Amino acid sequence: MASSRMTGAQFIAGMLKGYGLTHVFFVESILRQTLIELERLGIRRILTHSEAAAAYMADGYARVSRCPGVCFAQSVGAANLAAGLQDAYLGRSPVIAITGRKPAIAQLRNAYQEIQHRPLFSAVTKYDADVDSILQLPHVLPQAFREATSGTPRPVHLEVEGHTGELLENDEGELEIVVEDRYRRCPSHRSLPEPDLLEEAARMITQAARPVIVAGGGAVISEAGDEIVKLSESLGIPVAYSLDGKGIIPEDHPAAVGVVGSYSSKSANRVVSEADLVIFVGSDTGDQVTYNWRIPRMGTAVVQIDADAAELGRNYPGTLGILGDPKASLGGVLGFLDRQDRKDHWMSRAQTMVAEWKDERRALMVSDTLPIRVERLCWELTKILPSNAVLVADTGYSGIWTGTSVSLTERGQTYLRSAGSLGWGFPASLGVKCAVPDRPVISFVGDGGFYYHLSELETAARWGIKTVTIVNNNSALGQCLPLVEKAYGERSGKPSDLMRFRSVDFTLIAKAMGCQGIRVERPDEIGAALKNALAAEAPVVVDVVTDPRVQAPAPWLPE
Ligand SMILES: Cc1ncc(C[n+]2csc(CCOP(=O)(O)OP(=O)(O)O)c2C)c(N)n1
Repeated sequence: MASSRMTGAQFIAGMLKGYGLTHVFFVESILRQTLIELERLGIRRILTHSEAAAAYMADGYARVSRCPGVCFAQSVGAANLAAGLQDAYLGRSPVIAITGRKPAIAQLRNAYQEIQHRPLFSAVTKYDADVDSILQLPHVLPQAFREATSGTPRPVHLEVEGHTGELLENDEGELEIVVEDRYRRCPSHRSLPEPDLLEEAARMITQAARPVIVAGGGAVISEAGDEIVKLSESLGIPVAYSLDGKGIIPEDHPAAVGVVGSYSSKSANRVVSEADLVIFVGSDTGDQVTYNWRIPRMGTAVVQIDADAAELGRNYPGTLGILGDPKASLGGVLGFLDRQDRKDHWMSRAQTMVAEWKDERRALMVSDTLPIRVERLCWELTKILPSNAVLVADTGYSGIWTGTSVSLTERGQTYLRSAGSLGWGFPASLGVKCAVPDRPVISFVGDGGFYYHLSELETAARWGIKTVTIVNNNSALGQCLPLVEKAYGERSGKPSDLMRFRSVDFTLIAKAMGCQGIRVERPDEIGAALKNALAAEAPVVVDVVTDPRVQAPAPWLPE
């Protein structure tokens, strides 16, 4: 395509359209001319009630589609937007954030609403560029897409001139819109490792008596599920996964042992603890998936496959590090395997551990007690979860409950979870639904998390973003309840000040905002409520009154 004369606004809008964006998320006042151009190009402009919610929606959009999600904020909203990028950074999500900035003449002289933005974004982005001239746009905007989608996907930030970006977007230049298809989606590249490393990994796996695969979010991004199942089935290797890896293998597969680490299933922690070789695939090997680097124990033999060299051996020194796309690398390992050497005895031991864990949980899952136990809610959700659903979990107990007690048994189901920011789940689910409008999208949040962005119910109603939000409503920060009481110990005082709320009926708020609401107070009502919510023609809040004293499973550690 030849270059032509256009404004900065036309260029930005044309690029976003060219890269396939369907939605952008923002708080007025930013890039007004660009937003007008975007309307002309058929891109939906989702006005949110806070910049953090805009970032979370862009993040949800990006995680489910693996295409960059885009959010905007004016200069004074930059700090709020940056706060909202923390989860995208931790969750390895390709978000492109654009903010305005007053021009150089206004900097460092007490300009209204103006602070330095670079320190805010430095901790939550992998690329942060100031764009002071329209001539920079053809360089920085494509680079933003390349950075966001390559290596470890993460947020990027562009700061454009004018507190609403107006100086840049009104400028004109001779520009050409060039779209590089490769960077529309993660992974942008599928690099292959050195063959001798693949051979070495295959030798270690063949020789190990008790190998286990631990799949992380990088395996999901790479869509390495088929190769993981093939590796597992060809030798009889159990598969554990991080929360981000949940869904990589159907959870009723005979090799699936559950989520490992701190928000975990006992079976997975037991299996990984007993393993003599751990094959980390696209895993950050951080404290959560390893329960503070105790599962597996330091000194366990490790093979680690990752698309980012910086991750190899980061937490388990002596690792055999394989730099490459997880899917392509596993394909390579499979070619070197000696399939005679099966681990059937080890696999059946792993299956026993899974069966023991399920036995332990069974009575709780079907419990009829009042107030409702969360295990029962999870069981009802498992039974009704559509085969193409996206389940979005908030942090804390919401992650533990869904991670350990909701089973994803279909390849078409997707699990996404907050990387730690309480309140992420509900707005993120709206972004998810924008990206995959034909799939059922269900978020699972506590009342404490839901309170953060209740106002986005109005956004959901305004745009007809038809999600189901399950509120595990225990009128408390349930995860904190026992911890606060423990901190008080024998001392007198009011621990409830630190973690209890009033009892609130969220269906009334939902209805006032233009959504539907279904209140559930008895266990036998849950199934029908979820069914009706999934069938509804509007966003729905299913407000489930649960027992604040019920604690999520604690992580298992070896003696
Ligand atoms: C931004 C942020 N602030 C605080 C926390 C700490 N935190 C984690 S879980 C939690 C309680 C969540 O309560 P709720 O959403 O009601 O869920 P419940 O524990 O009751 O299931 C808190 C305060 C956090 N993870 N993120």
